[in-house]
This record gives sequence, C-alpha cells and structure tokens, in this order.
Amino acid sequence: MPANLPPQYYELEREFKKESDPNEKLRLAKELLAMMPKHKGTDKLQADLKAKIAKLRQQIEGGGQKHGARVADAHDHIPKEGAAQVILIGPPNSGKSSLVDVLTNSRPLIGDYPYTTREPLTGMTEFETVHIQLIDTPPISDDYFESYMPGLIRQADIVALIADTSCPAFDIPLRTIHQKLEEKRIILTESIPQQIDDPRFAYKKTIIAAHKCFEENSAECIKQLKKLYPDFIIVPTSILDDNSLRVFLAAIFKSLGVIRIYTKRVGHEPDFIDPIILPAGGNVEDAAKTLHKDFASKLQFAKVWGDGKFEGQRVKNNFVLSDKDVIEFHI
Ligand SMILES: Nc1nc2c(ncn2[C@@H]2O[C@H](COP(=O)(O)OP(=O)(O)OP(=O)(O)O)[C@@H](O)[C@H]2O)c(=O)[nH]1
Ligand SMILES: [Mg+2]
Repeated sequence: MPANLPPQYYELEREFKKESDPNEKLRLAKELLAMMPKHKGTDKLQADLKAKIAKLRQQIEGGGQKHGARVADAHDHIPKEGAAQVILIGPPNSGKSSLVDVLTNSRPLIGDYPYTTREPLTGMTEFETVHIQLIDTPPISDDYFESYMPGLIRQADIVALIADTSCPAFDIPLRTIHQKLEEKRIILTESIPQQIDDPRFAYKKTIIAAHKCFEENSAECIKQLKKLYPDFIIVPTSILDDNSLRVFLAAIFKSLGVIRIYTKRVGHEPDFIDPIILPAGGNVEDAAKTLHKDFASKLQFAKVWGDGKFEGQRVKNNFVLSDKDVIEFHI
C-alpha cells in the first residue's frame, strides 16, 4: 500500500536529516509523526520514526553526547507556574530584565549595556488575583540567538515583544527577531489563525511593549511602531510609570482569554484571593473538575452570583460562567 505522504512531509524530512541539534531534531521528528497519515501504508514509516524519537529522547535525557551533539540544556523547558506563562523577548538592552524586575519577585541582572542577560529567569506577577509567570530571556540579535529560545517560545502561552522606543532605529532589530524566529517556523501574531495550513509553523499570540516610552524619541517611534504592527496590541510602557505597567499586565491578561471564578463555601464569604482560572466559555462542570476529578460527577447543583444573574441563581453543570462569577458547589 503506498504511503501517500504530503509534499510538506518530504520538505520537513530533508530538514530533519540536515539538523544536528538533538532537541530541534526531536521536535522535527514529532512534527513528522504528527503529519504522517495513519494507515497501513505508513505502518513501517511510523515505527521507524517512533524508534528515532525514542533514540533522540535517550540521547537528550542521558546526555549521550556523540559527534559534538548538544546536551539538553537546562533551559529547554521551563515548567509553567500560575495561570499562564509569558515570555519576554526582544533586542539587546530593550528593557526585558527591567520589566521582570519591577513586575515580579525576581531580581534579574540589569545593565546599561547590551547582552546583560545570559540565561532565562522566571518571576511571578499578579494581575487582579491571577498569577502569571514571566520569563526574562537573553536578547535576540543578528549574531546572538540561544538555541533553546525557539523551544521556550513555542511552549509559552503569550509572547511579549519588548521594543526599545528610545532608539530611533528600533525597527531594525525587531525585523531581525521576526526573521530569526521565522527560520525556526515561529510566527508572532496578534491572534492565532482559525486554520493553520502548514502544521510545521507555530503561531504565537504576541503583544508589544513600546518600552522606555517617555524618552526623547519615543513618541515618534511609537507612531512608527503602530504603523508597522497595525493589528497588534501595543502598550507604551516605562518602568518609571506604574500605570503603564498595569495596562501592560491588563493586556496580557486579556490576551490569555481566561475567566476568573471565585469559590464560596456554604455559609462563608467568597474566596477572592485564589480564583479558579478557566478558558473563556468554561462552565460549572469545568470549574468543578479543577477542584477534584470526582467532584464534577458528585455535583448536584451550584449557585452562582455575578453580573446578569439572580443573586445565588441555582444552575446546572452546563451553565456557562463569566469572568468574576462567584460559585457555590452543592454535592
Ligand atoms: N528610560 C528608561 N530606561 C529603561 C527603562 N527600562 C529599562 N531601562 C534601561 O535600559 C537599560 C537596559 O535594561 P535591561 O533591563 O538590562 O535590558 P534587557 O533588554 O534585559 O537587556 P539584555 O539583557 O542585554 O538583552 C538599563 O540601563 C535600564 O535601566 C525604561 O522604562 N525607561
Ligand atoms: Mg536582560
């Protein structure tokens, strides 16, 4: 039986063969497997590919460094904490570390010279009771692009692209970043397309910080930035202006497309400190499942308080919740 593979498969296979970085090779192998039609004619190919994936995993995890292959870097994956992971990327000296410094509990190295940050660093921030993980990263430039960066960007929920609007030629390093990412098949986009024609590409939802927004050149640069990125959310930010930082976090929160649900025990006040976070459109059952996997099946009904509802309205499992609703579960 013929394998009938799509032309994109052969293109990707060529790249897979050329690639020497085991992490990137592993990612390409997984993409090849995902792309392969699953039928009798591809059984052998699937098995071969699965064996290659297992071998690459072994090589990466066991540090089996052969022929100069790169050992898996400790930064290849950063476990997500909180409701979402946001990766800050940008040219050298644009202010990524300064933003992570003012917004989180982490204290990255900040310098008035480029290439200060050499390793990614995480910190937690909070927007209206929602905990969000920020990742500070080394810069991306013509001659500097850490090999773990594409992997980290692919894993993040949102990308925050930090543009240095104090610099009149701010757009040139941004173009380099797009080009470097596109070479790794990552497209920064204002919204994820409904249909992705080429599955090898990762589209990452991106918001832009027009950073250092109070400097001499900033107003003119922000105008240009808006022309260059007409559809993107652009937030002028400065570490000297708390309000701009709040707007930046609000934009991140909005981009996540999630809702906050506050829980309440019978006879108690709602817990407004630690909400359940659900994708927009989530219902009572989804909220119950986040507390315990059996909880949803035991649920008799719930009471909900919030905009557009009766106070303590009795609702069923499939009731769709809204941001900031208060819920009381009855089992
Ligand atoms: N005027 C002004 N300067 C800022 C602002 N944020 C950061 N800076 C300055 O910009 C310089 C670079 O800041 P960093 O936070 O180290 O920049 P970075 O993007 O992390 O730099 P790399 O790690 O080299 O990529 C420092 O001198 C900061 O004090 C801001 O909002 N306004
Ligand atoms: Mg830095």
